[in-house]
Amino acid sequence: MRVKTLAAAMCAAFTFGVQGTASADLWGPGPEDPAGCTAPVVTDWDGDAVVDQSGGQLGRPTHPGPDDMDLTSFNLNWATDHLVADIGLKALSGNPMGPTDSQGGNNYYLFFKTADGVNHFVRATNRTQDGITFAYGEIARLAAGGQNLFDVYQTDGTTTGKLDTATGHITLDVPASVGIKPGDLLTDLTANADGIFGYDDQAGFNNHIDEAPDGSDSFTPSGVTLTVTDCLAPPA
Ligand SMILES: [Ca+2]
Ligand SMILES: [Ca+2]
Repeated sequence: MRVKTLAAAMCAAFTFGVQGTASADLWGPGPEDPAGCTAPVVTDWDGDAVVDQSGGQLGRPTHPGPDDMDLTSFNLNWATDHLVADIGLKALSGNPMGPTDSQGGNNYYLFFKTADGVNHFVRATNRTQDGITFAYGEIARLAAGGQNLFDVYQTDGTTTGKLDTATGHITLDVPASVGIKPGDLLTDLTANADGIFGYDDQAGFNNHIDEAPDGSDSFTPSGVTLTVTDCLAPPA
């Protein structure tokens, strides 16, 4: 997993160099809105989802990922009393990947850090074992001898959400109990579409099929920030 993530980060740096842009607003085709009101906060190119069947080991066979795992955008919006995450896919058939590509089904994450440094996530899972489920949690980093070893996905509970095959969007409610409010600064926003080698993200091994922005995950900060904004509030 570390090998794959580092390789992805290096690849992303190379890609940015080739494109000659340092603008943080050009991850995908856009349009984007840093407040997430008039457009998603981040867009992602389509056609960049790749399934690595070896899970990051050497000699990996890879093939293009399905549209269901091809991120095109993500956003976080304030809705009356809680934050709602929105993950856009190229298309959503609603069919989980087969066990060769992922034993733990299709897993969609949106990560964000709060001011206390906690790296939160909301997760939608679509798998044959138990259908479509929604959860929230946080990342616990395992470190030893001053070295970060890997991240542990700690699920704190279930939440509500929707996987909409008509629009290709997944929405997830961030529970109000997480304590986020308008004006809060969230940092290192990242979306990942993952397969899992194993039963789930606690027992198994996450394999990124697509990332937005490219090369970012819970271990590799994106630098994307968002000030939680009530887009429906009248201007002050
Ligand atoms: Ca994509
Ligand atoms: Ca991507």
